[in-house]
Amino acid sequence: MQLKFSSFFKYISLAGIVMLLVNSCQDDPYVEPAPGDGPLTPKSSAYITGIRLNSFPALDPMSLPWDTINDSIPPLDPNGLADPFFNLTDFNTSNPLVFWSQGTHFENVDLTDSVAYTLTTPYKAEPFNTNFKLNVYDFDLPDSVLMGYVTLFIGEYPDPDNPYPDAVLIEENGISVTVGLKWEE
Ligand SMILES: [Ca+2]
Repeated sequence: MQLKFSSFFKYISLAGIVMLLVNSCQDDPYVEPAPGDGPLTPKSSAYITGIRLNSFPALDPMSLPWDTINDSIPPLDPNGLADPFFNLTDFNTSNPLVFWSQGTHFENVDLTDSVAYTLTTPYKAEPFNTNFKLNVYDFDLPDSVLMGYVTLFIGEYPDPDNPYPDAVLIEENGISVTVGLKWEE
C-alpha cells in the first residue's frame, strides 16, 4: 500500500514537471511595439522651435489698413500691409516681461500669406506649466503696433494620446498661429 502511494506521488510529481516544461516552452503573449512608440516619459522643459502666422485681422483697431498706403516713395507699400513679428511675454499688462523677441520682421504680409519664423536657437520657455502671451506686432517706427496675441501654454497638454505635441494651433483674438515645440525630460 505504501509502495503504491509512493508510486502515485512519483507519478504526480513527474506529471507536474512535464506540465512545467510544456508551460515554459510556450511563448508569452507579446505585442511588438511600433517604431518610436516607447513608454511615455514625462517632460519638464519645452523649446519653441518656430512660429507660423496663419491669419490676422484685416484691419487695425481703427478699421484702417495696418500701414500708411504708400505707392510713390520707396519702400513702397501700395496696400498698407502689415509687417508682422512675434514676441513672447508674461501676462503682466502694465509692464510685461519680454522673454523672447524676433529680431527681424516680415514685410508687407497679405492676409492670404502664411509666414513662418524658424528660431535658429530654439527658445526654452520657462517656467514649465505656464501660460505665456505670444504677441504679434506690426513693425513700425518709432513704435510697433500690437496686432493681437494668443495664449501659449507650455506644459503637459490634457490630451492623454499626445501630451507633448510637436506643434500647437492657437486661434484667439483674430490671430491664428502654429507654434512648433520641442520637449525634453
Ligand atoms: Ca507695411
